[in-house]
Amino acid sequence: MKFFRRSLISTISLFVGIGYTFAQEEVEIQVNNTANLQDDFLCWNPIPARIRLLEGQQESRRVKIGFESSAEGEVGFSRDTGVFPDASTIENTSEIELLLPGDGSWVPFFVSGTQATKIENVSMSKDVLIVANDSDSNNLVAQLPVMVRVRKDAESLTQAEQEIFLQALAELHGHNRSVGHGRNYIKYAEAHAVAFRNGIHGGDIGFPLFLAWHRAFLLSIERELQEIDPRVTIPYWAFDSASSSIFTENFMGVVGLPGEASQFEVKFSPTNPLHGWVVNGSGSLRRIRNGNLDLSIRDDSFVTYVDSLADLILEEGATEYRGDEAENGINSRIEDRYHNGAHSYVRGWLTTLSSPRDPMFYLLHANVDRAWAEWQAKYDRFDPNDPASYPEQGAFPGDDGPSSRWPKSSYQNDIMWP
Ligand SMILES: [Cu+2]
Repeated sequence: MKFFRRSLISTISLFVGIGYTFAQEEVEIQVNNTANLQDDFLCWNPIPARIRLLEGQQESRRVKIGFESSAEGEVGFSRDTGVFPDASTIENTSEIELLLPGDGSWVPFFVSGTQATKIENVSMSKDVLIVANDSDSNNLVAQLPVMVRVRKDAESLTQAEQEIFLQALAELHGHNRSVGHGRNYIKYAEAHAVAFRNGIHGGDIGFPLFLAWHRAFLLSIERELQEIDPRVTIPYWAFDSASSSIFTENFMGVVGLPGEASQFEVKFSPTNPLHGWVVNGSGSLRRIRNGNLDLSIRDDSFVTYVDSLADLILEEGATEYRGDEAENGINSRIEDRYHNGAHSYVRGWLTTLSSPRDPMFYLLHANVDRAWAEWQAKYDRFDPNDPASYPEQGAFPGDDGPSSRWPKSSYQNDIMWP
């Protein structure tokens, strides 16, 4: 871990988590090439970043970019050589030195997470600070808070990790608030229902948004959960292997087998923060279990077949987001041959247009997102400007445009609902 020399006041600010915007007005750093702080979250993939001298400085300066960390999260830096870094070219050093031109033009680089924050040490959101120090004076000239989190396998969460997640979810839901039983929460379900009409499914006929929309949606929910508790990430339900601890009364709830009295109504233990989960005046949370939860849903003859993730990714033809034939692209494969079967397995609220009413939605889709990430890692599909990473480059061409095959918000530079 690298600790840089810094002033007392900025050290205080790191640990009490207040204002990062004082004093260092000389240099600006942006992650994701926007001033928006809402996109400054890191995982292992390289994210474009840039740095520049602010106005009024005519002389170029050399700066060292590094990081400080209060909970063991770490990041690595790579130079921008004109090509998007892949597994063999990424540098990921804990410090890089760059020359900033006196005219204030941006100098691009890449940043990636290299070690996740230790959640037992987390007391605040954005616990890693990217810092820039003047190479000559060693003075701090810029800083930008980011954070590095990883999502874990829901099946192997510790009890403490389960509780942190459930508590934050119940808080988001509003169950314990005066606003009433999930009245506030309905907006998440409605967002999916409305977006549904805008082409967030249908990868088999070429609609591109399935993976991308759900990733953005999960990230925005995850940010809200982290506002409630910065230790939270959404765990994933690895639904192509057996799950013995997820569908239990203490975690995500359980329904009986077909024929049993409790076969539709999800039961939670009275101490589970999800106990009594209803959404906007609905009845109890409903699922219909098709099979034996001790088995992998792939092995269970009752249910829709779910292909193995390894097969989907390795199979010939899945090197592009959308292949020549849509069903050969990874977007359609994951949707049709991986994700759909998981929804059908849980059924109940999870097979309605407002499927996020069932909180299993997040665990299911965290696994869908993991599948996409595995594929991205295998084929180096992190460059957003590469059509193999995402086929609809640029912005929506307009209703009459030659390639406006897909609804507005399907294109790289569009804004997605909501
Ligand atoms: Cu889904």
